[in-house]
Amino acid sequence: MAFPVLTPQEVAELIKDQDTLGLSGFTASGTPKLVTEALAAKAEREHAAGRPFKVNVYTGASTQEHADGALARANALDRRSPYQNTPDLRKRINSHDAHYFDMHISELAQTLRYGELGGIDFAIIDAASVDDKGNIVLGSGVGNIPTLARMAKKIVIELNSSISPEIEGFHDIYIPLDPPYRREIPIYKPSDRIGDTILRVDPSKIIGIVKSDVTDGVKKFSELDDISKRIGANVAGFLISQYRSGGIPKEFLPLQSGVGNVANAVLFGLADATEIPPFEMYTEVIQDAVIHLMERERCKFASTCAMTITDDAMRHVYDNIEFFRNKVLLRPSEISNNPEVIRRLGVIAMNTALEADIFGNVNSTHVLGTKMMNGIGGSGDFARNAYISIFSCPSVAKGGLISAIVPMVAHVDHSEHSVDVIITEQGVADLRGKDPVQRAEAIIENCAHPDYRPMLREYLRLGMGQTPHTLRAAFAMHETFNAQGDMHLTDFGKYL
Ligand code: 0RQ
Repeated sequence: MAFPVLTPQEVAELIKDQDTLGLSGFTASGTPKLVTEALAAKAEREHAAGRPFKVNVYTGASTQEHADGALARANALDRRSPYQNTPDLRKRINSHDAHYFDMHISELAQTLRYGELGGIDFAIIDAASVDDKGNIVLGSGVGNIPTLARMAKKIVIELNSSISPEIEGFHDIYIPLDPPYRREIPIYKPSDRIGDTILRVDPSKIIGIVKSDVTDGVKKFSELDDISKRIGANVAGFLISQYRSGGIPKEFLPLQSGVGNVANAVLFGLADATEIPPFEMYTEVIQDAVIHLMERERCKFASTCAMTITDDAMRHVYDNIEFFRNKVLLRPSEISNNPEVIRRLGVIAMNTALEADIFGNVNSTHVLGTKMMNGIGGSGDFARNAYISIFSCPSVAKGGLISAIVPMVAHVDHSEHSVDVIITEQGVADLRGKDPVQRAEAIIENCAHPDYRPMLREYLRLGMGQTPHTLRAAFAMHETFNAQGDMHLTDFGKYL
């Protein structure tokens, strides 16, 4: 092999304060693990010596404890985008130690290429293999690495023996032309392959290889609780009703599903919905549930950016690689989440809300309007462009002290114009063709927890105009929780 073998510490020594790193992968899948940990250790040493040391990091989406977690604990992250979900980075973001700007997943690569975010000093790539010509076989997630590697001044490969070489052929690497020369992305069905199985980089930029055997370590989901199961069943019931009424064509349409416990429950809900024919997915992540759906012949094909599956599920895929080979394509984020393709294919989008308001606006990111939870991820890419855009969540959080249905969301990620259907364990509110008051009635009666329905009805009666808000009372439920720890104590009577 022409490239020198380096230790993670040797690579970390080459990285300077304020350098910008581009990491391969999407979620924990295919993200580097060793250089980032060594970099975190270096940052701690530098800080102990009284010197500043932070790096800027661009990724596909959330990473994992070895990257975001370690760097955040060492307070070594300056700029960071897009999606994240590690508790330590969340704390750094909310205390302003890390400067996180939350972009739509599909937009980061082109924004980088447009030059709006500066250059990339190092691309760090988790890979199954690399040859002397710079031909790289990636791991279980692609993310933004094609653009990051193209832009990077230097490239380091984490050559990971835990990735089966058999993964070669799963990837579909494609970088679109940029305006004014952009053409259509030629995907007309989820299984259309448009790119290369290999990531090709300039070999002269590869400064070395770090040997790794660390698995992605995707966390197991908590057992599905009763609430999640009911949400999953309600989503499946809604899709069946649409299918029966002809609202969804007889061939069915590709599905997208977000991340998290609720998204996982929704997919399990579809396992038993046998009235729906076997379907395809055009999505950004496939979780363990999709592997089961494929084995039960419920899911025929998935175009995705990552296989965000547990190590056990990944081993299972490797052990049965020929079964999965023609069922999965791993694409860059700007293709997996491409608005043009989503609209062309008629993707049915299923994403998760933290809270929704009675008029149909959705907050997916900010707890009580101020604290960043994770980020918008790809939910906006899909929601705005979907054939039907569904948001689901439990009707209450924190043991019932917070209602997820509120008069006005305290932060807007998805406006009423992008949200077609809201689903909780209580039921389904189909908002299409309804004016604001009709939407509010559907959401309150079908989705809000019964404890909160009377106060939400009272709020609706207070207001005037097409969207009858009462601005001085719009955040009363949030303020009551902040002051007294329980939204049940909200008194809209005092605003009469
Ligand atoms: O907090 O863990 O402290 O109890 O939020 O809530 O119900 O476990 O839901 O795991 O599905 O995550 C929106 C965060 C949901 C996720 C979100 C608290 C609740 C709990 C998690 P605890 P659950 P999930 C794909 C597409 C981003 C948008 C998206 C997400 C914690 O799905 O990040 O879909 N989505 N992107 O107690 C205060 C409320 C709350 C609340 C829940 N109203 N107020 N706290 N919680 N509702 C992403 C990618 O592109 C990769």
